[in-house]
Amino acid sequence: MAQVKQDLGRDAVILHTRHFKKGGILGFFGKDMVEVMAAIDSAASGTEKKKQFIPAAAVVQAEDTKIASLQQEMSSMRKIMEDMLCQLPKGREQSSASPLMELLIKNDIEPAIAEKIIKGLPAKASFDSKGPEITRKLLSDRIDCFFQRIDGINISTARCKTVALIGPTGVGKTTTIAKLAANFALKEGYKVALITADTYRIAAAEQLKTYGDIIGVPLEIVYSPEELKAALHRHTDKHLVLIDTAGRSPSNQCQLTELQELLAVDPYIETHLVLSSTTKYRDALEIVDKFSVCSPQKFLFTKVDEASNLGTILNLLYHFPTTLSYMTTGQSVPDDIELASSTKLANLILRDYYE
Ligand SMILES: Nc1nc2c(ncn2[C@@H]2O[C@H](COP(=O)(O)OP(=O)(O)OP(=O)(O)O)[C@@H](O)[C@H]2O)c(=O)[nH]1
Ligand SMILES: [Mg+2]
Repeated sequence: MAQVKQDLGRDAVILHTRHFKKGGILGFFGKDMVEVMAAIDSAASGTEKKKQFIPAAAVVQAEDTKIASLQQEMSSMRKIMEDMLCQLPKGREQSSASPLMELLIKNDIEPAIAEKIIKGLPAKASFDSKGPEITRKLLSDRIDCFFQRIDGINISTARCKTVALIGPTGVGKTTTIAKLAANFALKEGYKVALITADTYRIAAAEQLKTYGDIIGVPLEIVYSPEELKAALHRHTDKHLVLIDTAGRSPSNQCQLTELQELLAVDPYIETHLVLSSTTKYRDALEIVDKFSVCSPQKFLFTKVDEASNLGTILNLLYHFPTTLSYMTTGQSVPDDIELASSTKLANLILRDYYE
């Protein structure tokens, strides 16, 4: 084409090409030639046809140049693609985070939170190849970042510690009080007293009295904030006074105000909001919101053993950076209670995976 244009000008167009051999014997050993029929296509000159004979080598050379430039382009494209592939994690490592992500999502942990947990794991924290122990440690270290603080009940010998458990109905407040009382009184040898303000439910006081009798600690029943104040005054010689309260519905503002007034009798009462791990996260949000009028200092999670997933705990901890006190893991008094820990949560998340 370059040669044709040189000859006929810019408007030249090739109409036809034909390969043939020139010279030689019986078609052998001849020189390869190309016949090119070209024309000038312009309004001014009309269509002027011209035949030109070019050695095939020249045409091949032009084709070769085109092929060479195509090859160059292809090789640079290949290089770009290879570079892109190199940037992707390879083989197992590529999918290493996926089982963990799946597990976190399965636990109803919000996807954005699950991603944050995974993001913080070392790049090569391959789920399977590291083995259960290292994976547990990595995961619990990540969950640690969610804990504002873990702090159980700290008893000082100088002053009586007063702790009240509040929360919705049936979450395990009374059972947890019994577990705490048994541990502090029997295992640690502290002087403990129990007070119950749950006079709404028939047999509620009886339930705690039974525990008190078994453990060997006194129980007082109070019907009003004044009675609570007086009862607290009577037990200033104790190391620990545990106050049980009636289960309250988060949607009953009157009950919550009443509870708030009860706890307001003593600014030293440390209030733990008791939440069941089996509560749906959406409901737990409502509970935390409504019980906030009582200004709980700590969260206490019960029924961790029954929870099919840990989404409620982790989502809450992420959105409400509150001190966590205890977790309860069953109905047995006094054994099924322990100080909250990220290791415990990591183990629970991984329980199905390593079974
Ligand atoms: N599986 C399991 N059950 C628990 C746990 N803690 C308490 N329970 C059970 O939950 C039920 C209710 O416990 P309670 O201690 O009476 O709950 P509560 O919050 O005091 O209830 P109200 O006083 O009615 O508001 C009982 O059957 C307990 O045995 C736990 O950690 N795991
Ligand atoms: Mg109770």
